[in-house]
Amino acid sequence: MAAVDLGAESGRVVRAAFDGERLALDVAGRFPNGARPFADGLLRWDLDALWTHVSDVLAGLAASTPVASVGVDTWGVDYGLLAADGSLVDQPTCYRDPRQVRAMREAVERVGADRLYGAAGIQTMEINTVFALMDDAARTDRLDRAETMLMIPDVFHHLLSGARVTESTAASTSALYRSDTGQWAVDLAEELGIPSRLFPEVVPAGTDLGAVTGPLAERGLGRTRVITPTGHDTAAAVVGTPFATPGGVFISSGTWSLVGVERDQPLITAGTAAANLTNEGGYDGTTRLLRNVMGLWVLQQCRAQWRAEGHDLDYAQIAELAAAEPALRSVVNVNAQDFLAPGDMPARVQAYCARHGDPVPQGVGAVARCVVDSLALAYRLVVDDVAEVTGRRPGSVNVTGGGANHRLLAQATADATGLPVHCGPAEATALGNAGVQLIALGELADLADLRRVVAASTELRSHEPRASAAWDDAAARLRGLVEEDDRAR
Ligand code: LRH
Repeated sequence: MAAVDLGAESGRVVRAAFDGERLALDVAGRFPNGARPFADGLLRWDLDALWTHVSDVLAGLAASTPVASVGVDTWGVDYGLLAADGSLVDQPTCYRDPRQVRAMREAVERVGADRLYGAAGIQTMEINTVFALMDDAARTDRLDRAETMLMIPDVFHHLLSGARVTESTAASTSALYRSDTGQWAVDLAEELGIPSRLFPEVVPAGTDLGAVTGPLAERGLGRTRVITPTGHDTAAAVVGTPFATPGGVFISSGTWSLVGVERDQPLITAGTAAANLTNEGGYDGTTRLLRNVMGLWVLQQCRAQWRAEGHDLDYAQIAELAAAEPALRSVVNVNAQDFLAPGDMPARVQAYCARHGDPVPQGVGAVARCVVDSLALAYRLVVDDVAEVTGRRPGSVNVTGGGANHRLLAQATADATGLPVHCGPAEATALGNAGVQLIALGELADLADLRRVVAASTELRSHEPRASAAWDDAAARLRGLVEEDDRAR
């Protein structure tokens, strides 16, 4: 199988081979990704370039090995607009464009925060699809030119197979679709000026969308099936998480850190709304009750800034400098609006500390330490909030994704949450993607079966918590900062 996994920073095509017990992965090709301002000033993705990379790597892979099926997962919330002839109206916009901050304010004023949250139980965040579509409708003619809106993974499945459907976990990131009832929030959309005629048919993960068609069929993939995995990368990552304890916390750690628990059904209450916890659709009717934490994005942007200033450091070097600094000197709310858009992140971290009366970190190590500690504390708040709203304290944390390799962050997470932290697999998303294809192909029975295979294919690294009152005090301090920032939003 080919698992195509596209993240905000990079994309790759992974070859996945199953021997009946283990899933072996091997990266067939990797390429950069990133949003940039286009001529009209909007932050957009270069989807044409991504498609060229994906097609070339798939064709190269097919030249050396038969590919039974292919599936694509990507970051959530963004979408492509398809014209009647099936072409893209334009390159998809990126959720980090500041237009969405304005649109969110307008939407809250128009219909109220409760209505927005109640539609699908999705955390009210600037990045949500609903705010981008609202701005499209109010300020552009993009929607007039479109017949259908597809989420980004669906756009790739469309390019591969011609299908014009959206997969349920991908649709669920729109904040306009409830995967448990299968309903689009048509009334809310219309009230916000978003034409609901754009909403496509929804299919479950594991649906066979047909054989590869078009030029790729001539490049060795004519017999390859297109099987939609959980198109949302976070859903795929959690499918590929070998939970150490039932009901344990997952952290899918990449550009974002998605922190929460898997449940049988959504939990949409005044408590979850107040805690701004999201209910994203998962595989086979599951729900992820989670919060988006700003994640490694802050460090990625710091690194880009330091490089621009002449310090070309890799993540391991940055982590080493951070580890040499004392813990918990200063704390920021990584989820503050300050850190959402690309830019000079070290300066923003320093400005945030100065504004809130914390010692201002100086130099690479101190800034990075502040970010790492702050991320771990943000995870702690989610664990506390989830325990509160569900009435159940989780017993462990499983970290997957690239961030699973960050030892300093893993230990800080154990210390901050007071829970054992198990790291791995870093490739959970590709495993989840390929695993859903395997279930669809009849090679695996179900999610539990798949997680057994993932566990058998992975070596975990564990970190035990070191109890400390300093982390409790810092968590309380962060709680205060979050409340302050939320009032200002
Ligand atoms: C992580 C992710 C996350 C979304 C964000 C836009 O890659 O999919 O779950 O909220 O990107």
